[in-house]
Amino acid sequence: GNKMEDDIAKGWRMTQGVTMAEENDCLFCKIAAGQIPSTKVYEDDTVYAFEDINPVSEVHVLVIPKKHYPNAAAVASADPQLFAHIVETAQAIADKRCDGAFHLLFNTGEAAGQTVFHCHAHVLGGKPDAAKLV
Ligand code: D5M
Repeated sequence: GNKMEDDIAKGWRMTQGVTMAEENDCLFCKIAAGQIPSTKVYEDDTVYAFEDINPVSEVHVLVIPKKHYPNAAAVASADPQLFAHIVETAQAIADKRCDGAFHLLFNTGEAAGQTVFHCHAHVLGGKPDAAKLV
């Protein structure tokens, strides 16, 4: 269709938090479902947390909603309670691992470095890995 129809469809899918292609073939959906291995840090009914495969600091954990949303804003608008729960989970992990002090980062959009289009909070704490920052 035309661009406006595409934008409306895209906006609708964002409020639903899912596209067919993403639901069927999303890396982090599969990790949350245990279909692809990960090092689990925390799990409950709605969120899953695991070690980032390419850590940039002593603590580098990803917290994801189990339900597929493409980015943080899509979660926040569709389910504010779920978004709050992601933030609280990040805090609880930082309380255990790095004295409660952490950076919470949501890369949003390809140009900002987002590579996996399933919302994930980077929980970054402790000393940065200097080799990864150059
Ligand atoms: O962050 C995507 C992040 O996801 C990046 O820091 C690597 C991490 N990643 C990618 N694949 C895996 C697997 N299989 N396990 C654990 N971590 C993974 P972004 O914000 O999209 O750049």
